[in-house]
Amino acid sequence: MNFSTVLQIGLLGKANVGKSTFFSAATETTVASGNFPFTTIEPNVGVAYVQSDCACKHFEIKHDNELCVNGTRFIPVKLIDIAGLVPGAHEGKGLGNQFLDDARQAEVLIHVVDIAGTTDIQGQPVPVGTHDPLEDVAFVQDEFDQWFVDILNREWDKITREIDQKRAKLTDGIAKRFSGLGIKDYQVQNVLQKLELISRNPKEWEIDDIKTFAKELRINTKPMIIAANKADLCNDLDILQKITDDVIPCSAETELLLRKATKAGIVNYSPGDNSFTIPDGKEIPPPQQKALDLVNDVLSKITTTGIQKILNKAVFDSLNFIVVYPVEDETKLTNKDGIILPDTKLLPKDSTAKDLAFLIHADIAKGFLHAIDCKTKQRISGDQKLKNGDVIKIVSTLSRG
Ligand SMILES: Nc1nc2c(ncn2[C@@H]2O[C@H](COP(=O)(O)OP(=O)(O)O)[C@@H](O)[C@H]2O)c(=O)[nH]1
Ligand SMILES: [Mg+2]
Repeated sequence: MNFSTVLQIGLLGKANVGKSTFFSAATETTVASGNFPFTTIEPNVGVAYVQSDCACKHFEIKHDNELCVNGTRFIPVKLIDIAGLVPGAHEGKGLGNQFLDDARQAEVLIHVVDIAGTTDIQGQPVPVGTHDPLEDVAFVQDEFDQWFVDILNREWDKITREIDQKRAKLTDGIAKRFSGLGIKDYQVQNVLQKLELISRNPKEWEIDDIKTFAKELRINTKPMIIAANKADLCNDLDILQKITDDVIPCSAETELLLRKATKAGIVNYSPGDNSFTIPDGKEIPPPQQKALDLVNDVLSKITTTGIQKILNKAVFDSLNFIVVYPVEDETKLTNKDGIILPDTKLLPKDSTAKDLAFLIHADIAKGFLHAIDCKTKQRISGDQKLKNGDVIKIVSTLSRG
């Protein structure tokens, strides 16, 4: 697997909202995390899994893959616990630059909020319900928007000059300045078109045009979903209705407890489940039973702990990605070692067979001849769009180098 192609999700939020607890819960798994070198280098980077129906269901085949649990496929993603977001981070406050560096790499962001209002804006503890979480939602968005505005303001004179001297087009001029954030030309172009700014000379842009453009670009390129954490402590979950962005209530602490208990063999639980069971004949000592009773209270309040739902939604709704299964043998659905449905790739919706080839290996894409849709056994061309759940064999003159 090519590690640089693993999808990256960033966790952010002010101090003490539960980012690290969310991170620990999501990366504490009973399935092997495979050989992902980044997990051993940086403590705030780990492997989490999103879930989708495994393609084995379509083919009604049995396979022995640790990442397929009763037909649910676990797909690895890279999770980054991004510390240091404080008001003024874009000006270098807190861990400003470190923060931006981590945030830059993420393709989708999970904003962890203390929905119970037990922490003030600095992250200091306060009595339940005394801090308004809506304030945190706004400050984080403003911080990001301001980061984008600052880049534009800093570069605006240069962008204007390049266009005056006909050395660059507006889209290229702006896209170049945002390439470090993983933002693509077409994304800049789409936003310019949407706001009808595409043919306006940058000299004529007002301050408000820059702000509007920055915000729209941010929303389109760094989608954000809100994890309303500490929902277990929250007295009034109706507050969720006041949040206009995508929001899901969660309890990171409960998920962490469940995953640890699963690992220790105390409960049977799979991430995303709305209940757990106790293995037959297992004696649970009173203190542990008390903790499990509390877990049941949380589950009856918010159905699931929310952690898995948030990860899934970030990838499949906010980012709109699809899952594709590359194979080398279109009949047996195996790789060269004979493993059935060995691998998954996450791709943006509307990705083509050629895009998949690139994601597997540049050489395979270079020698691309055609692909085979293993469900229909049809040959497909390089520019054909792939669908969620497709199983694809790439036929190439070159093998991976
Ligand atoms: N009640 C409750 N407490 C939580 C939850 N998640 C985290 N916490 C607690 O909140 C505090 C801060 O958590 P931490 O993960 O260190 O926050 P971070 O600063 O955002 O990384 C710790 O005492 C956690 O145990 C939750 O879902 N419910
Ligand atoms: Mg932390």
